[in-house]
Amino acid sequence: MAINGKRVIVIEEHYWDREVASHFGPTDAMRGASGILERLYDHGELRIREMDEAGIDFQVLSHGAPSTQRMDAETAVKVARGANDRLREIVRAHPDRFGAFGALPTPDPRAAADELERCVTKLGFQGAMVHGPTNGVWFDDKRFWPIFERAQALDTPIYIHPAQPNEKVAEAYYKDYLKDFPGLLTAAWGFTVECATQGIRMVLSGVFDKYPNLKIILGHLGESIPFSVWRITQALARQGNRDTSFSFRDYFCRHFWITTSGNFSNPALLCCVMEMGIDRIIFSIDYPFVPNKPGADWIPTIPLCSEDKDKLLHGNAQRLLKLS
Ligand code: GRE
Ligand code: ZN
Repeated sequence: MAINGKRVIVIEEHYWDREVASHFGPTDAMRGASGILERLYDHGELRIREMDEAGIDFQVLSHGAPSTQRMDAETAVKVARGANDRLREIVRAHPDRFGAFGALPTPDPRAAADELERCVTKLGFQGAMVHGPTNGVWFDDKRFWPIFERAQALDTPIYIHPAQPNEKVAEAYYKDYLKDFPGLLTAAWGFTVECATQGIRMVLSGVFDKYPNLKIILGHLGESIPFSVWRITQALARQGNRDTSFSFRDYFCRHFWITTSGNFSNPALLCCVMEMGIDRIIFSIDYPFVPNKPGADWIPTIPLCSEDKDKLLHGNAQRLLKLS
C-alpha cells in the first residue's frame, strides 16, 4: 500500500446500506448506473482490492447521498441506528482498512445528537455525515443546534455532504438540461450550489460563536467556497450589511476542513492552499462515484513539498479524526 511511500487515508468514501436505500424513490441519482451500485453494496472484497490496486490504506466510510435526512423523525431514528450498527460490523471486519462517519437522524435533532454520541463513544466512529437539508430545512437552523453542541462536546467533526437539490430548485435551474446531462443536477453543479449555500449559511447563523470549537468538513475542495472566499468576505462586510467588520473568512478558515473528493485539480488545490493553508485540506476520492485511480495518479503531480503532501495524504486526517 501507500503512494510514493506515503500512507494514504481518504475520508469521503461511500457505501450504501440496503435498509436506508429502501426508503429512496427509484429516480434517485446513480440508481442502476453500471458498476456504481455493485461497489456501493460491496463492503469488503472488491472495495479493498481496489484500494490495494490504487495504494489507498484506509477509507473512512459514509453513506452515499441521499441518507436519513429525508425521512420522518421516527423512521430516521430507527433506520440510522440500524445502519450505524451495520456499519460498525463492516468496520469491525477490517479495522485496519476502514473507519466510519455515522448517519444521523436529523429529522429528530435531539435523537441525532444522542446518535452522534453513540457513534463516537460506543461504535468508535470518527464523526458523522449529513446529506443535504433535512426535509427542506437548512442545517444551520437553530433546531439542529443540539447536534452542534454535542459535536463540540465530543470534539468530533460533522461532514456536510451534498444531496440532490430540492425539486423547485431543480425545476427552476436545471430541468431543461437534465435529459442530456443528468450530472448537472448532482456532482457537476447542483450539489455544489446547494452545499456551498449550506456552508455559507452555517457561518451567517452564528453557530460558531455559540460553539467556538465546532468543526465542519466539506468535500469537493470546499464546494468552491475557497475560490470565492475573498469576494464573499468583502461583499458581506460592505455598507448595508449587519456588521462591516464581519469576517466570513475568519469563520470559514477557523471552523472548516475541506477534502479533495472528486476534484483532482492542481490549480483548484493550490487556490485552496493559498486561501486556507495546507493544514485544513484532506485527500479523498469520493469512491465509488469517482474511481480511485485518477486520484492516485494525481498525487505525484501535486506541486507541494513532501511535508505538505504528508499532511494532505494522512497527517491532517489523523489529527482531525484522531486516527493512527
Ligand atoms: C457523490 O457522493 O459524489 C454522489 C452521491 C450520490 C449521487 C451522485 C454522486 O453521494 O456523485
Ligand atoms: Zn460524496
